[in-house]
Formats: sequence, C-alpha cells, structure tokens
Amino acid sequence: MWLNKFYNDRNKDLYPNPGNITFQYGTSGIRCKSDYLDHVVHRMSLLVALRSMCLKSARVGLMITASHNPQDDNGVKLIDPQGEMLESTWEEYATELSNALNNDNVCNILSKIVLKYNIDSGYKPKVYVGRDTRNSGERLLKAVILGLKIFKSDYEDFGVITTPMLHYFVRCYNTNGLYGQPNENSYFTKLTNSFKKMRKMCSDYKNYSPIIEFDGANGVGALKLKDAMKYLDDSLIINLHNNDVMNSRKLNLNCGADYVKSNQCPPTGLSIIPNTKYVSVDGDADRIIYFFIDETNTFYLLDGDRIATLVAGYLKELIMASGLNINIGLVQTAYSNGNSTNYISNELKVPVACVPTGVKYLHHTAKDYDIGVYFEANGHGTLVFKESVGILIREELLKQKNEEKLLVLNKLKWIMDMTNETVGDAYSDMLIVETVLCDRGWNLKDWCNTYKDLPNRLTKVTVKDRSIFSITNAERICIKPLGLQDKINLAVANYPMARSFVRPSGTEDVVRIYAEADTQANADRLATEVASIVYNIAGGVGELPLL
Ligand code: NG1
Ligand code: ZN
Repeated sequence: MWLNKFYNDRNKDLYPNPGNITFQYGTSGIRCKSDYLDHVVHRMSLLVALRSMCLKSARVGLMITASHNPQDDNGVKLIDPQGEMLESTWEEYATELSNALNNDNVCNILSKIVLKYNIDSGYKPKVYVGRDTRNSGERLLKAVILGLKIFKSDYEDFGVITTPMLHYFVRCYNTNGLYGQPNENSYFTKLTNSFKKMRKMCSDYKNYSPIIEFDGANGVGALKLKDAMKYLDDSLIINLHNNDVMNSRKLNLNCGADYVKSNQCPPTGLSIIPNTKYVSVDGDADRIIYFFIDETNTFYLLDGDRIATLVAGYLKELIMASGLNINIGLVQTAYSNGNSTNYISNELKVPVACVPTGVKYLHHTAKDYDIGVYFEANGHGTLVFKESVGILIREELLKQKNEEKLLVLNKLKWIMDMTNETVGDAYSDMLIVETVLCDRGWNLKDWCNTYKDLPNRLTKVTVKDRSIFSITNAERICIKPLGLQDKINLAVANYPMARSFVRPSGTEDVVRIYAEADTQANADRLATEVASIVYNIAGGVGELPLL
C-alpha cells in the first residue's frame, strides 16, 4: 500500500516510545510531563496528516500546549477543518498511536486507518501548527515537523500563538476567507473592529469603566494581548500584569484563570485594589475569568457561568427587540453553579442543557440552537451562530428602515463578528463581556448582583487507578466503583441546598470532587467528606486533601 512508500523513505523509529506511560486523548488532547511527549507529538503529526488527506486535503491543525498545567508539562490538541476539536472516532486512533510500542505497530495502525477510510495518496495533507510559550515547545515542534515531512505535508508553522487563534486560522483557510484570513492581522482586525464599532454607539458609560487589570498567566495570552492593544487604540485601557514570558518557570504559577478559579482568590504578581476590574486568562488563552474585591476585601469571582448568563441574557433581549424568529440556548456542565442554572431557567427563561466536561460536548450541543452560548465554569466557552442566523440578520439589515431596530440588528451582527466561534477564546470573550457591560452601564458589582453563587469547592484525590470510575448522566452520577454514589448521596443529604459529584479527570491523573452547599464551610466540609469516601473506596494514594 502507498503508506509503505512514505515509510521506507524514513529512518528507523526516530521517536521510540519509552513505554513507561499510558496515554489517552482526553478532555482536551494528550497532556503529561513534556519529557515523555516526543514520540506522541511525532505520531500525532502523522495522524493529523492522514486526517487532512481523509478530508480531501482540508486544512487541519496541531497545537502544542498544556494550557493551564504547570510549565514542565506539555501536550497536543488536534483541530478539525471548521476549527472545532478532533472528531471522537479519531481520538481513539490518537490514543492507540501514542501507546503503540514500536514502529511496526504505528505502521499497522496508520494502515488500518488508510484502509478504513480508503484514503487516497493523491491528497496532499495540509496542516497548520502552533505552540504556546513552554520551553519544550520548540523541541516538540521538531518532532512534529519531521512527521509532517514524512507525508510530504503542506504545513505552516505559526510559532508561538494562542490556541484559539490557531483554531480560527484553520477555519479561515477552509472557508476560503469567508470567516477571515488565516493570519494575526485579520484575526485582530475582525474581532476588534466590530468591538470598536459597537463601542462608538455607547454614549453613556454609567457605572462602566474601560480600565482592565489583565493577568496574562505569564503565557502566550500576555504576549498576544500586547499585539491586540495596537488594534484596540483607546477603546479599552489595559494594564498588563504577569506577562513575563521569558521566564517560563512562571507560566501559570500562582496566577492565571485556573489558579484564580480553583483557589477562589486573586493571583500573585499584581496589587489588588478594591473595586477594580481584573481579568485572568490561562496559559494558552482559551479561558478567561473576571474578579474583583470590594471595600471589605471580599473576593468576588465572575467565572464562565457568569459570562454565559451575562451574554445569554443580553442576546435574548436583542433578539426580542429585533422581532426576529431566532432561538437561543445555553450549555453548561455539572461544574456550573446550581444558582446559575436556576437563574438561567427562572429569570432569563433561556433553555439550558447539561453535558459532560470537555468543550467538544458543549460545542456540539450548542449547535442545536440558532444561537448557542456555552461556557464551562472555568471560563472556557464561546457563542455559536447558525449560518442561517447570519444570513437573516444581514438580510434584515438591508430591509430595515427603523433606526432603533437597525441599531439592534447591528449590535447582533457586531457581537457575531467579535466572536471566535471555533472554540473558547479569552480575547474574543473579553471583547464580548466588555461590550455587554458597557451597553448595560455596569461595573463588576452590578454584574455580580444578578444572582448569588452557591458556595462551592472543587478538590481532587489521587487514586491507584482512575480507570475504575464509570460515570453517567452528564457525569453527575458515579456507577463504579459500586456503592460510591450511595455514600455520596448520604453525605449530601446532611447539608442544605447541597450537591456533589465525582469524576476522573481527562487531563490529570486525579479524580475531581465537586461540592456545593448553603455556606462555604458546608461546601468545604462536604467536599472533604466526599474526598475521603473516594479515597477509601477507590484506593487513594498519598495525602488525603484537607480543606
Ligand atoms: P478535566 O481534567 O477532564 O477535569 C479540565 C477542565 C475541563 C477542561 C479541560 C481542558 C474542570 C473541572 N475541568 O478537564 O473543563 O477545560 O481541563 O483544559 O475545570
Ligand atoms: Zn487552555
């Protein structure tokens, strides 16, 4: 078969599998200590090339990043032609290939794929590549490029770039520029211009302030924000913190969106002043959260749930004012705060769905709506618009004579144009949030006052083998190990307004425990109880987390 021709050109196993780790293409690609990843990324470049050939030379993407994980980790995510995550059947091949013991096994798996999809050697693979600021990125990139060359791929390396930018570029290429051009200038121009147009319409800021203290997690988000600022002019005043990308030891260290969300406290590396607007992004800039402290130094977090409710409520009003027949829905995961779900259903009256963790599930379900809003509580999310919605709005804009309605329609169009629909994007999300806050004349306190979060706690336990866990009902029920869920239910019954669930992480070797209850003390107690239940039933390793 034609595959052999390529393989014969190649030296023996350039990147052997040391065989000491089992990999899984999980919630968001493959991640682990960067030292173990050379053969993995190399094989992923072979797989992504086949993916492109299988899709008749559609452009696909490969991103080298471990997002919010520590700097000595790294990872790889593959991107499908519309800028979405890799299709799930191919995730299985990715897992198989990463674990293949030797070159012969790799060849067999690749041959199996070629035969299954009847992949024609005439299609040239087309691949975009990017990486975050991690030190190991450059070394891993070499392994990727060698793999791409084996299949004589047409590839472009975008160097250090945010994950969502690479997703955007892939989509731009495959839509022949309809979505934009696959370069940084087009990306910043498209998103920022619509933001600036809408900003010009805002005449009275009321409580709103355009000043942002930005925590860049010492990663690529900080680097790219510097570029973005050239496009923003003075429409936002951004003070950049945690932007030391030269010292990669600092990446995500006590800062960034994941740190702030998980620890429910401000990051280090910047002074925290009461009633000031802070934004934190993660190490590859696909997550964003807001926070502030008040005069009494109380910390308030505005996470993905808050962004989703803010944006969905606003869009719903615009849709109603436009008179157009467009439906809107919101997608969350089990980690979303119970009170955000109540607020969405009872106050906003927007339909809400709950799906398993992982953007691919949220994205998929969001596409069921004309306008789908999806966010994980950790700040990873975006909006998706059906193609028909874009067409409808544009047609209406041409017909409409009424000034007020025209403005409403333009607002919908501008929001659509400042959205990176392919995946969660900290920069795009920030522009959208700032737009809504400005149009409403709100500061973060006003935003926070829309509903009150239930106190909650997220913790984790390391167990001998997390593969013994089996979960169902959008991850809210644990079926295995047997008896675990009954014990969780008993613990939950002791606390008012309580909820708790456990699930094995898809990106770390841990089991995650989530608890919420009427008070912080109760949420913490419940999380500790459930952690010890998991520890005892599922073979806990090391220290039991105490809160
Ligand atoms: P895992 O490790 O599977 O829980 C975490 C996040 C996901 C997602 C991925 C990818 C939580 C509880 N889980 O997944 O939401 O963002 O990382 O980065 O935040
Ligand atoms: Zn990320």
